[in-house]
Amino acid sequence: MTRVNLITGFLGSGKTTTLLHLLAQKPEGEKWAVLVNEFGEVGIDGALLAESGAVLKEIPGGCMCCVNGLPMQVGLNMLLKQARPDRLLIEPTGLGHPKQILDLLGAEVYQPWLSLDATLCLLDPRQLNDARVVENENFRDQLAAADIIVANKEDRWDEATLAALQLWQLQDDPARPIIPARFGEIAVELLSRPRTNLRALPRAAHHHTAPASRLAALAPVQNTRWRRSLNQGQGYFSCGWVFDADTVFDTVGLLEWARLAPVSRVKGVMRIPEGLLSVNRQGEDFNIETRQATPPDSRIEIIHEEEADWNRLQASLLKLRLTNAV
Ligand SMILES: Nc1nc2c(ncn2[C@@H]2O[C@H](COP(=O)(O)OP(=O)(O)OP(=O)(O)O)[C@@H](O)[C@H]2O)c(=O)[nH]1
Ligand SMILES: [Mg+2]
Repeated sequence: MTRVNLITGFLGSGKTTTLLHLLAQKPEGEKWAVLVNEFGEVGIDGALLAESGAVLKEIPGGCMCCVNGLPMQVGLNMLLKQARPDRLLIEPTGLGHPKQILDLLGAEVYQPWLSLDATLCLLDPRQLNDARVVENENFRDQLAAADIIVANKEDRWDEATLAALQLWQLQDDPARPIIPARFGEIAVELLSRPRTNLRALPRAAHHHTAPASRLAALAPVQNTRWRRSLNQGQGYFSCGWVFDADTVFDTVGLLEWARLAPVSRVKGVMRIPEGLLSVNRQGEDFNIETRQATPPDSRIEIIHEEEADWNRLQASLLKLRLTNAV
């Protein structure tokens, strides 16, 4: 039996950061797998998780639970069959529908293979003061479906944040555990807690753009050295670029580009002269890491609440290529 945890949370709340922390605490001798689903067409979280030692399966480009859960079933079946992990951690997109995913995991066909443990929901409590986020049905459903709420980014809270969190807990269920955390640093033992939340969740009424219409919305721009892909759905827009392995970027320019792009979310794993640079920005939370490694390609993605000026951002990104750039 593979024990499964769903790790939910809104866009940029800290799901992948938490996964990395949990994977670092994996008990020796156990085999763990990760199924990660991203909103953008260009998957970045897989590259961020690549060194974690877990068996990884990525489903980029929309919501894995849509299209009758087919992408999720394919990914899940593949992982269970090939890897036979002791534990499977699932990170859906920040715009994912927990109800559909939990239904699928509870389906009869998976009963001999899976046992569902606690569902964790990452919450950046500052978002409780953001009307646009609070109105989002996926944000609310993710919180409602969780067994444990991880109130993350404690280093960023001010009094208004704490007050919003306390009020929300009072109105919700004061008995449900809320665990404060910084950079997703939570105890791995939480994963073994049972699933106890039996609230009936509404089935999300609307879905991400179906593949056919998403394809119509796709405006791939490409040449031999790079390509770009767009996605949209649930009131969000994304644009991502993938560059070949030989394209190298100017480090300082890239950091400035990622820091200043007028969008809410930027994440990428890119090749620089010093090796590999990962950039991960949610609003003003900006995390960068460098490593002496050559990534298989360079990939970067932007997510925003409105259609941004992708061409302008693209033009300034292309200018940051160093040697041999086409
Ligand atoms: N200041 C601060 N930043 C954090 C904390 N946890 C995560 N971050 C940053 O928040 C940003 C988003 O973190 P991720 O772990 O990628 O969030 P996510 O929920 O996986 O994002 P999506 O998969 O895109 O929805 C990154 O820049 C992280 O470094 C925290 O506790 N404090
Ligand atoms: Mg993530």
